[in-house]
Parts: sequence; C-alpha cells; structure tokens
Amino acid sequence: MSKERIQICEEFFDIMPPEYRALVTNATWGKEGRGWKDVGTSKELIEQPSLCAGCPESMAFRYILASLPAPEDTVMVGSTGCTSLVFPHVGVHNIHSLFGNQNAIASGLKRALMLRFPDRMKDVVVLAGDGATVDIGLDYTLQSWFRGEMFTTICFDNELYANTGGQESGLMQKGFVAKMAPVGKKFDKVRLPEIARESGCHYVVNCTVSKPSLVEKVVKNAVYIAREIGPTYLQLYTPCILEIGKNSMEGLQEMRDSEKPGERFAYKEFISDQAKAFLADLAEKEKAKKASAKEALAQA
Ligand SMILES: Cc1ncc(C[n+]2csc(CCOP(=O)(O)OP(=O)(O)O)c2C)c(N)n1
Ligand code: SF4
Ligand SMILES: [Mg+2]
Repeated sequence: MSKERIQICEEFFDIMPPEYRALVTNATWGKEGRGWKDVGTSKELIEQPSLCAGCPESMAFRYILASLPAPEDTVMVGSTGCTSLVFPHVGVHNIHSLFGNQNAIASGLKRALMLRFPDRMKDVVVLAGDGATVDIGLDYTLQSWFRGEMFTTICFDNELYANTGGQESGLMQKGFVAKMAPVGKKFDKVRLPEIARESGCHYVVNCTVSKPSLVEKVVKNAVYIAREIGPTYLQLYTPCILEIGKNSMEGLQEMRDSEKPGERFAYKEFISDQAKAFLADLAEKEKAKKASAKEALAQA
C-alpha cells in the first residue's frame, strides 16, 4: 500500500492503467504534513465517484482522504449508503460492512491489526451515513465507544436515508418532510455528539465540511487521539442536495447557512482532559521540530 511496499514491477509498468501508475508514483502517502492543500496539485486518493453532481459528500471525501496522517497504514470501514458508491474509487484499503455493522467490524479489525503489526501504527477509520451510524447501527456504534475501541468514527450526516430515496433518520431535524417520510419528523434531531461524549469518546466534533482547513484539523486530531487515548467521533454535515431541493452549486451555501451561531451545525467540540493534554504535548513537539528545522536551515 505504501511506496515502500507497493511498487510496479518494471517489466509491467507500461501496461498498467495510467491512473494506477499515477497513484503509485504521485500520491501523497508517506508524505509528512500532507493535507487539504495537496488537493488539486497532487494525485488524490480518490477517483471520480458516482455521486450526484455537486454532492457535498464528494468534497468531504476529498478533504478527509487528503488529511489522513498515514493513508498507507489506514483501513477505512464503510457501510451501505451513498458513501458506499465512493469506496470502490478510493486508493485506501477499505472494507464494506453489512449496513449498520461498521463499528463492530472496525473493533475486530483494529484489535487484529494491533496484534499483527505490534511495531507499526495502523489507523482504522469508520465512515458511514447517519442511517448506518445512528439508526440501524446505533447499538454497534455505542458499544464500540463503551468498550473504548481505538478508532475514529466519522458520520456523514445528511439527515436522512439518501441512498434509498429519502426516509426519516434519527438525525433528521424536527418537522422535516422527505420524499418517503411525508408526515414530517415528530421528534428532535438525536443529539449524538452529546451521547458520544457520554459514551466514552475522547474527542467529538460536530461541524460542516465547508472549510477544508477545519476538516483537516479535526480529522488529524481524531486519528491521533484514537491512536493513543481512545474512541473519537466526527459528525459532518454533508447535505443531500437532491433531497432538500438544492441544485449542484448550492451545497456549499447550505452548509454555510447551517453552521451559523445557533444553527444545528454550529461548530461544537467536546474533548476529554486526557486528549487535551495529549494534543498540547503534540503541538509542543511540532513547535520544537519546526524550530530545530529552522535552525538547521539557518546554519546550512
Ligand atoms: C441490512 C440492510 N438494511 C437495509 C438496507 C437498505 N439501505 C441501503 S442504503 C440505506 C440508507 C442509507 O442511509 P445513510 O446511512 O444515512 O446513508 P446515505 O445514503 O444517506 O449517505 C438503506 C436503509 C441495506 N442495504 N442493508
Ligand atoms: S442522493 Fe443525496 S447524498 Fe446521495 S449522492 Fe445524491 S446528493 Fe449525495
Ligand atoms: Mg444519510
């Protein structure tokens, strides 16, 4: 998966598909400090997915894949839904779980990877829709947090079951009428970020994907904390423009409107004291590393 392990045999290089050659030679895996700024200037770990034109899930995927600290040592676990249309086009190891089972699969996988590679950090990242995370898979989601499993869960919250035509989800907002939920949601949006905190997650963020630098920051924090401290959860608003009647150019504005103060995707973060201390320590080490690199440059 990394350049260190995946190389194309010289004799076969010219007959490999050009996209595969580009992936092996020009992707950013293995590069320290990779991030969203590489998008558009390097070989991305995603090909053209078959989502609706302008679907915010595709920009979310691009930012997340660009931000993973070590994609070559990451396994992503997906579930059925619009996100599962994307995974076949992603250059990171991934598993398609049965709808709702993703956090159970990820638990076993992470434990197995820890045993199989005791000297190499392997990251597991679940990425699934709100129907998979909060409705049908809620039991598995919560139980993995209760057990303190060391991986990150990312929920693409589009507030309904998009892939099956618009049924009501636990994360749907109160009163919303969808194509296949004609009477309107009777209850408030389930407060999963709060539940995540109370269920043992050390880092929880609720936000939109309108700002790539923010997505990069929260993805990196979530992965680093999951490596050392315990479970982390990101709930990212990726509106289903098809179901809310927006055109392909309006997804970004929809996210900007929904992240204003008081709106349901205004930035919200919970972080445990242990994770806070860990991040502070990490920032300190990063600062010291930059300072010594600057000093070495000045002396050269
Ligand atoms: C076990 C099982 N139950 C139900 C389904 C049908 N199904 C496929 S996608 C989907 C909804 C997905 O909704 P969500 O997780 O919110 O993802 P989205 O499509 O909104 O991104 C459902 C119910 C299935 N494929 N497998
Ligand atoms: S149905 Fe909605 S969530 Fe699914 S790809 Fe289309 S816009 Fe995106
Ligand atoms: Mg959904």
